[in-house]
Amino acid sequence: MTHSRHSSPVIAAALALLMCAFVAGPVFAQRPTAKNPGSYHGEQDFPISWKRYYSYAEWTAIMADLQKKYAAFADIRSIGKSRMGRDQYLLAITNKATGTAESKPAMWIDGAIHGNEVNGITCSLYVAWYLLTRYDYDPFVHDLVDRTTFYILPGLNVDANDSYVRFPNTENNPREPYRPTDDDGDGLYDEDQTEDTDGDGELSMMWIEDPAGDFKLSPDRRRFVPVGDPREPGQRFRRIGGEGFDNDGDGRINEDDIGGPDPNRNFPFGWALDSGYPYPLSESETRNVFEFQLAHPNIFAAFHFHNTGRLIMFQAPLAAPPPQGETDESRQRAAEQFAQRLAELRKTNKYAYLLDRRVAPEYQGDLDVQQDIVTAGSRILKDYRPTPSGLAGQAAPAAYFMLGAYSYLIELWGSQPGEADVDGDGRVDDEEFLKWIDLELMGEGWITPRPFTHPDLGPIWIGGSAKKHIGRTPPARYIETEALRNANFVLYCASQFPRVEVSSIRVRPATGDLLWIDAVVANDRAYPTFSDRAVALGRAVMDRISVTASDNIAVLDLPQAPVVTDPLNPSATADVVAGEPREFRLGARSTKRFAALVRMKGADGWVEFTVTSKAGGTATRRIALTAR
Ligand SMILES: [Ca+2]
Ligand SMILES: [Ca+2]
Ligand SMILES: [Ca+2]
Ligand SMILES: [Ca+2]
Ligand SMILES: [Zn+2]
Repeated sequence: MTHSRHSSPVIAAALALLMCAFVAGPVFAQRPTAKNPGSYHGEQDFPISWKRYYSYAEWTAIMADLQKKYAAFADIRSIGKSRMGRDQYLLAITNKATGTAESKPAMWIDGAIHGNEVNGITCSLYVAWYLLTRYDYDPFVHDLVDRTTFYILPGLNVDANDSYVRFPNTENNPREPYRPTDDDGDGLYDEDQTEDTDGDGELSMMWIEDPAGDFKLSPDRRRFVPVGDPREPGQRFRRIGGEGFDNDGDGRINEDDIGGPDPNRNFPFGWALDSGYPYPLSESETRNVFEFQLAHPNIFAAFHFHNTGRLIMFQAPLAAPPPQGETDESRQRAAEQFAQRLAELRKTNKYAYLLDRRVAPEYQGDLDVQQDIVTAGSRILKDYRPTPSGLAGQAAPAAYFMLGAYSYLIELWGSQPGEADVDGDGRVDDEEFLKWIDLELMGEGWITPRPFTHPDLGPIWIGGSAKKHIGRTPPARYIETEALRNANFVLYCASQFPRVEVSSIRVRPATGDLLWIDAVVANDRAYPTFSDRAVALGRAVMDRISVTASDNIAVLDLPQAPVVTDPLNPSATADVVAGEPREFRLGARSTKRFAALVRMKGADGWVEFTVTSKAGGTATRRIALTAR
């Protein structure tokens, strides 16, 4: 590869000037491959601020610019349009020189299926930027982009995503796709939506003075707090609700806001009418995604970015029915054994994770893999906690149960950061939360209550709540840290996609002019070459091994049965490979032995094994044979 392709002479010159100003001595040019953690890694080849959220127009422009600058590694396409006609743009990232995107195992990444969860857009976009800018500078990324494809859809629910970023909203809205829905059954659709009543750019709460009210102002007058003792004198308030007007004059405020079904209940697996209505994949936003995924069987694993709560949710196989004859006692014993096993693991790895779930034997592999992966994830993400995901019509179970792809749902960030829990009772109360805002954000992020004259309600108060980017989406200063840690986890998973190799090959004399050629096939990664679920779905493509030889060497046709490779150890066996390619399955971090029986006809020659695996790649290894 050439390495000067992406370097920007202007930026390099600017950096050099800066360095000259502060450092006496030689100034070094950029190095194509990083030599140490202090090296340049391409960050300024495509400068971008990760300290703010981007609107639809902005983030899609970033995607287009990335694709243009790194055209050898990225394609951009629209997978379809949203209800309001916005394109759902997807980046496909891989080194095209080493094969097409569709020919490589792929990681699917999407963000913000829930419109308000826009830190998922940042995290997805960050992965794209990280891969592309580091390709020439970071051997780890270089290798990943050569071997793997990343399908990245930063914003899934584009209409609601754009609104959330650009307009005053609470942290919780808008969340759903814009299917018109008559929430109050008056025959009108979305006729009374929330509004920023006082025009301060935030959606807060409305309160009204009422001598019979249950609330009062806190001593610092920043919050409305419940009245403890009704005999206590002072001003009283009643809570009205979120900011808005009575747009249709029915006496109620905000009773028919925008938004239809929960898009993450609209996927086909485990779908239910009440939250996923009116039918599976009814929303163009979800349908476009699932149709793309169905058409791309190279998708090996999937990440879905949500907020909030710092969780690594993973799709585990379903629990098996309890074994025959299970008693309270045997259940108790199993629980104790589980706790013991986990305690044992945690002696050497404090991040070790085990799910207390019995699964059918044919799914044990998938469960083991997921536990292995999320153990690494909780180390990379630190204060994130692994937990199995739900099933009800969500994107992650559809990816696993219907496509056979390992899937993860990350609940980013959290409104209650651990350090805010000052008294350590495991929860962050309002007072602690406000203290956290004061100390960590220097007070930025709180809406102090103030009087306002409402056109329908008269004199009211508005305020006493956190601003938009506090609870569910991180304030600007934390965005990049979150995105970096999560990118690391996604890339770790991609680095654990299977990789087949012929790790050893050797000759073992048989009898006369017959020789055994033994080969060991290995996959040293955390994922097997396909999931247990892919097997059950019939979507698995078996791994194959074949043997070829030079003209003077004949590979003998033997039945495909195990043969003992060590006469002193009858359990040491290998599977015979003969004229026909042999199918097999290579597990996670495992090896498999094969043997071919060959006859040499005098002259020197060679024997070669070739392994092909849909996700694990192709490997060949040849051994030269010398005539005796
Ligand atoms: Ca209505
Ligand atoms: Ca509505
Ligand atoms: Ca407001
Ligand atoms: Ca109304
Ligand atoms: Zn969500």
